[in-house]
Amino acid sequence: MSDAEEFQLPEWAQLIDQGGPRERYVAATPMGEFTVHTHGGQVTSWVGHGRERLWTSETAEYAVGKAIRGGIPVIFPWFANGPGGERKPSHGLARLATWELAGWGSTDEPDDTMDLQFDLGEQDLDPSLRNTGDWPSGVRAHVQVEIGADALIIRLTLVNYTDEPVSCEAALHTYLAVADVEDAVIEGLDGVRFYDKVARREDVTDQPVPFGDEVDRIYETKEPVVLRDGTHSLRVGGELGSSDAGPRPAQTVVWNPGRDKGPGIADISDWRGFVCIEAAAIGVDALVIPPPGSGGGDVPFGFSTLTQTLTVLPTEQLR
Ligand code: TA6
Repeated sequence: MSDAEEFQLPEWAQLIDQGGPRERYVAATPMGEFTVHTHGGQVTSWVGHGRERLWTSETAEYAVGKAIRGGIPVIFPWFANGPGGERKPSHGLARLATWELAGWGSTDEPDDTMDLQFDLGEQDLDPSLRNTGDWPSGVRAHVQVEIGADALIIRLTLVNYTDEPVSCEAALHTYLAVADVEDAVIEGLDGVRFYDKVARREDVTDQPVPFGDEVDRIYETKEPVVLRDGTHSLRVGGELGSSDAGPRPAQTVVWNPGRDKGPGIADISDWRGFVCIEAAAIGVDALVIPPPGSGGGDVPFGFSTLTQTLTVLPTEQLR
């Protein structure tokens, strides 16, 4: 449960269904609106330029031990079943945990941005998830969400208080709303090498992503991509950072279950209504969170970050 009474909520934010699995904050300003759940530390709605940009399933479950289907699930400390394929639950522990609200944008009057932060450590996990040895001890996770007039920026920061580097995987598993996935186009992937999880092989192509079929790909992207959905366009970029090295591009995962599998997934109300474009650090590109001192000085921790930036583009604007 969040510690809402420690915070004076800004006038533009509201706490709803406090204490239950649907507990969430809804924020509305002239610049945009968003909803974020303490369960999963998960953004489930962002209205930017008058349009809902995220997809959350009408049949999503809000319950202990379940991941909310939609919005921006935070994936940590492993992706899918982990590098060795044996870890459970799928996509790690963070999206199943209740995160603690750690702060809001400092003023009642958001000027050019509004933001909030959530925190999670091993001791905050539900007892069923704690003490399994699966959470990297001595690591804390923070999620910061920042919204401006044209953009949503979400950053996962992993802070290492131990004496050793800590390896882990992470992703921001963003469900983007589209009118019909079969009409959606992702630009910026031509010639980009990817691992095709459906065909189980590496590939590279200049063909459009074949939405309608099952698509599950991990791209080695260097640049942001652009999602074109009719007259609407969104630029989606992912970046990794750390206390001991400069920024580098994150991988981009593209997923939609398609017409054969989609209708059979109970908590997906409309498989045509979304495409996942995820910023990720998986497998050989997994994060190594540096130990304290790695960036020089006496700082008592090291850190790694995974950031995704969603930017609304005027349709005529080119990448
Ligand atoms: O990110 C793509 C993916 O790993 C797919 O393989 C697909 O299974 C999807 O995530 C959803 O996973 P979930 O555990 O949320 O059902």
